[in-house]
Amino acid sequence: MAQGIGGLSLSRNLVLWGRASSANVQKTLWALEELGLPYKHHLVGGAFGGLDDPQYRVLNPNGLVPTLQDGDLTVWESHATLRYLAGAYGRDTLWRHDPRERAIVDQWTDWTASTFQPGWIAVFWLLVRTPPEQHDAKAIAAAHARTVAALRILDANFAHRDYVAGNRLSYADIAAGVALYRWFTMDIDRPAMPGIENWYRRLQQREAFRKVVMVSYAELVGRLAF
Ligand SMILES: N[C@@H](CCC(=O)N[C@@H](CS)C(=O)NCC(=O)O)C(=O)O
Repeated sequence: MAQGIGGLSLSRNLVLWGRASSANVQKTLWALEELGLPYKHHLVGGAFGGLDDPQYRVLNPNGLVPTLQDGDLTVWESHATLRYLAGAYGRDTLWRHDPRERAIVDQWTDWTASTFQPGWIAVFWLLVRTPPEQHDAKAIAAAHARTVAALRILDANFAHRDYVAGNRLSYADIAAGVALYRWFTMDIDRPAMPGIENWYRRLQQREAFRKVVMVSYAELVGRLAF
C-alpha cells in the first residue's frame, strides 16, 4: 500500500485499458511512466477491438479508451486519470498542493480538452486518418487555423515559464504535450513559435515522453474505421 493524499491508503494495483496509439491513452501511459509506477496494460480499442464487450462497458460505458483501474477504483476520461495519478502518486511531482497553482494546471488541462485538442485532433483526422483521395482542403485549412490560434496562446504563455503551468512539469504538460510529436511530424505548415519549440525540446529530454508519445502512428494512416 502506498500513502496518498491525506494519508489515504492506495492499492497500487494499476491496470490501463487502451491501445498505445491513442493520444488519450498516451496521456495516462505517460503519467504512469513519468511516475515510475508498475501497471498492467490491456490493449483494447482500434484494431484490437473489445470496446463493445459487455465486460468492458461495465468499466467504461462510453466504450472508449483510456480506462484506468486502481484496485476497486475505475476511472475514465484521460484528464481524470491524470488528476488521479498525480494526486495519488505524484504529490511531489505532477500534482500542485497550492490551490492557486493547481488552478493554473487545471486551467490549461481543461483548455486542452475544450480548445486545443479538438483542433489538433481534427487536423490529424482530416489529414492523416482520412485517405488522401478524400481530403477536404477547406476543412483541413480551417482545423489548421484553429490549432495554430490555440498554439499561439500556449506559445505566448512560455514567455514566462518553461512548462505549461510553471517552471516544472505538471499534468497540464501531459494533457497538452501528447499533441506535439504528431504536430511536428505531420505534413503541415508550422508557423515559428519559439516557446512551443523549446517546450517540445524540453519534453524530448524525458524518457517517458520518448517512450510513449514519440511512437509511430503508421497504423492510423488512412484509417477512418476507429
Ligand atoms: N474524452 C475522452 C475521449 C476518449 C476517446 O475519444 N478515445 C478514443 C481514442 S483517442 C477511442 O476510444 N476511440 C475508439 C477506439 O480507439 O477504438 C478522453 O479524454 O478519455
